[in-house]
Amino acid sequence: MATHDELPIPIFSTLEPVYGEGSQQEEAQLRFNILKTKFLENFGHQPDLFARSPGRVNLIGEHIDYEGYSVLPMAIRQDTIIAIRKHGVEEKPKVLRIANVNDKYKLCTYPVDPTQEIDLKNHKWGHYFICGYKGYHEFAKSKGIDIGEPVGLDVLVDGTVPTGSGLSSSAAFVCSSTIAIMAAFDTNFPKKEIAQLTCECERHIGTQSGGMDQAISIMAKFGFAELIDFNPIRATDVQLPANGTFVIAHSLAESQKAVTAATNYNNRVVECRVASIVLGIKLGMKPKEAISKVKTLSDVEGLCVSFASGRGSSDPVVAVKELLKEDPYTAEDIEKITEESLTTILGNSPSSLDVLRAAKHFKLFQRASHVYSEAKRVHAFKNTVQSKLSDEEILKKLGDLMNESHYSCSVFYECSCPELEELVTICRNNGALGARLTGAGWGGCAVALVKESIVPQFILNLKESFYQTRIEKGVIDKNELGLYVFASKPSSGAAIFKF
Ligand code: NG1
Ligand code: MG
Repeated sequence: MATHDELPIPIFSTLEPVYGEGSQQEEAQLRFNILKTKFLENFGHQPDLFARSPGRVNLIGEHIDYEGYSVLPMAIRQDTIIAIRKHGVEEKPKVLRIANVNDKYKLCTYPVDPTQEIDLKNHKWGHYFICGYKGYHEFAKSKGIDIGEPVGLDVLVDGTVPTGSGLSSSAAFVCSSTIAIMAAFDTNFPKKEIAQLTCECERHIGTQSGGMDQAISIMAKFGFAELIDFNPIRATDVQLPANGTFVIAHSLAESQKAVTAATNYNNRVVECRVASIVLGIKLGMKPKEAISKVKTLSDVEGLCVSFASGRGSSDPVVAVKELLKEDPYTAEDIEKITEESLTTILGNSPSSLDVLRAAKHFKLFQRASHVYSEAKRVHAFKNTVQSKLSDEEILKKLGDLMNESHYSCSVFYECSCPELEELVTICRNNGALGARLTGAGWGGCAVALVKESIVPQFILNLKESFYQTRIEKGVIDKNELGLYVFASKPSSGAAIFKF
């Protein structure tokens, strides 16, 4: 029997399978009605269909997906819905018109050529749709599917995932775009394949991202968090403890990943790559061999473990401690060890060159220590959830793992920020069993594990200790607080709607 990640994206004719019954369905109905009306107003036609894909909160496993390690996120109810209509071959104008229900986002127009380059130097919100457009065409071509001469598309977007918050508004947008295009061309594929495809789509925006966000957005199942494995991509259901709730709280520092990639996100991807090559060499590989074969820290984990076992341990971090120096490496230090220039090692992709231009030094020890220890925490988290410990003990242990993860992100990976530090401390002081930054960091949200019974009081306390002063300063409106701090249950994954 096919596992749920091997099934195609479901196609529904009612809202209930995704939005349930009651107030959530009513809210969704309202959004779909607005989409229909505005679509007609904007384009003079009804849409052919709708596609939705959710944001996510990562419970544990930060900055390790691109190193090949499993992560443990869950989908949230906030999502992006896209209404789309494919033009006929003769129809004019032959362009992609991308509009948004939110007036803040002005209409974007792009040519229909699927091989167009995305203008990364001029960031526009519509670029994320083009990621899906380019990616889908490349995918279809690789499968030998003939989609004929390019035609125009009318697109209207409605997103409720807060942007720059670490909740993957970008993946919700890229995934819903890709699926909308896929469905408009009357095609569908196993979710696993679409998870891989959408991950590649989002790289067109210039971040060297792992595949976590797209994988969970596409493959999530209602009521479950998922353990996501890579190479190959796979999702395994994880039932979370019933007596605990994950509360998401925004630090109100916006992290603009597409804009800060060279010094933040892509910088870390490069540091990990270099750390893995240097470790490979220190563990006996010839420099040339390491450069050509080693791509991620997971590629040299086996060597690290063998080294550690010679010292009576099975922990790859032991090898990192002995083989890498704590002081940052300069480019010259690295080139001496690898006997090759960094530009040659990293290839001349624009995003890598941007990183090299901006980097003063490379913190190999710190980044590798984080990745190997975080990878272990993911499995410890899953094993704890599935263990025979008492409910109380399970929650306590999960909280501890989240706190350790945050410490490692903050101290070794340096992807936190003062606002997140303050928020995480406030969460812990108000009864959270554990709290950590979630997503890429440098701003965005924290996630806290809280006993179900104290959730309302916990949220009130956060309002008082963290948000009140920010409301007074006008950073946010008090009526919008529900957008910035809320309890979240695992929501369902991507879907297509045809009414
Ligand atoms: P966010 O927080 O959504 O930007 C990013 C990456 C993930 C993962 C996390 C850190 C993208 C699309 N997403 O997420 O793949 O690496 O950071 O764990 O780049
Ligand atoms: Mg993102």
